[in-house]
Amino acid sequence: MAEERDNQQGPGVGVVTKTQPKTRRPSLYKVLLLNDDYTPQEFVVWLLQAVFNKGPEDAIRIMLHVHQNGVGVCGVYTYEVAETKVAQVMELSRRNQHPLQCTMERE
Ligand code: TYC
Repeated sequence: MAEERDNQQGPGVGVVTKTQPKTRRPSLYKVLLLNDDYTPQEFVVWLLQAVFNKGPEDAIRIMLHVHQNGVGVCGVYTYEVAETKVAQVMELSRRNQHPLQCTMERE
């Protein structure tokens, strides 16, 4: 963080400014899938491929992780991308009448 002191107000008077770096890395958010007893495994595997661009093996691995541990990370994204993925999962689940839940959490 750069500090600059200007000295145009006479002796003993100064303004300290902190200059932000020009680019700031955006905060990242984990998209989490929650387990339930009713959503079919095949639907979760399909969804992980359709929404999160996972390959079939990764999709199966993530689904089984959620099935066994109750929760799992589907991906890490900037805020708006994560928000969109969560909305897509919730809408697809609703349309297919599955209780599948999805949330996001700052990393
Ligand atoms: N537990 C579900 C079943 O046995 C499968 C499942 C996995 C559901 C992951 C949700 O996020 C989930 N049919």
